[in-house]
Amino acid sequence: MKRILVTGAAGQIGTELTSSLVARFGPGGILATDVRDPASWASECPAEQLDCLDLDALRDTVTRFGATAIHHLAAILSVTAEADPVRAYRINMNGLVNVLQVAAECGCRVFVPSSIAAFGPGTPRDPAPQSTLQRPTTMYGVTKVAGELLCDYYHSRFGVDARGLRFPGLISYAAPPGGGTTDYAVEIFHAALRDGRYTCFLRADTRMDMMYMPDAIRAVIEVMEAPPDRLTHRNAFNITAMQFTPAELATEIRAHVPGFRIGYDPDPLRQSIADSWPSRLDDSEAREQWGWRHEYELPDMVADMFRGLNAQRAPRAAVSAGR
Ligand code: AKB
Repeated sequence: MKRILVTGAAGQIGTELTSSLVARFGPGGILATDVRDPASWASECPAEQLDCLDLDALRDTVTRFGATAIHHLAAILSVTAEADPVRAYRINMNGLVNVLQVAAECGCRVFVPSSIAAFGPGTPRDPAPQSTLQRPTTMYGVTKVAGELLCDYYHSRFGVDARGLRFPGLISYAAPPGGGTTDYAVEIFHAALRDGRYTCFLRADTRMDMMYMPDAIRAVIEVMEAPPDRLTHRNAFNITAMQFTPAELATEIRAHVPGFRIGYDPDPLRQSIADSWPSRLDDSEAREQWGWRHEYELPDMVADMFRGLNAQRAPRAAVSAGR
């Protein structure tokens, strides 16, 4: 029987992944953990406070729960990482090595998200191949490349079945993003409903790779269920869904919020991070090796975001999500 421990369960991916795992395997098979006190976040399964930097606490929790897999989502994202790079290094790297070490000792499988941030300005931009130059210029990116290598090392040296995905920017309405460069693509929806206008921290023509959260969650479940003999890569698979600029997203939003206005006030840090990443990932290896397919394109994603946000805002007057 599967018993999955999720770290970072109160975060942007963790919130929705935990709910999908509960729906699939039942609440008794999932333990949601986060560095934040569970009293401050909602969980559909047993939840505990856990700091992955505390190796003994991590080992005790994994052993007591009898985890067969750890989905390790606790991490600091790109913009927050640049505010305190040493803290980001400590959390992203020491947290991961602790998880891998406990997984090796306890015989657990591991899922770790990587990111488009594992690439840098020297990588081919459109598309970035599965195997190519990885010289990121952010601390977040450095920890993502090192994390991919660490997962491969624990697989070859200790037999840990550690798998990963390189996510593009993720968009969702269930939980707010926390300190990423792609966060504008979530903030813009909230601002459109609240104010009818948004000032974007990136230039109008900044084309970025993006994915709607339901596709990302399904990808995690599918890559973890893929038969190992079909995988030549484990860490980490490029996956992609859609590419758009802030101006193109604003046009799509106007179909739901007539009169929506967007302005641009590029922030030098976030613009330089965005410019250092590829604008599209080549996900053909994921498609061939484990049958990855995205479902949501830009118009479907925008319609579903408004449907979800309006449902959350009820009973206030809802903006029509239909077209
Ligand atoms: C970020 O913007 O930092 C993240 C990512 C692309 O990994 N959303």
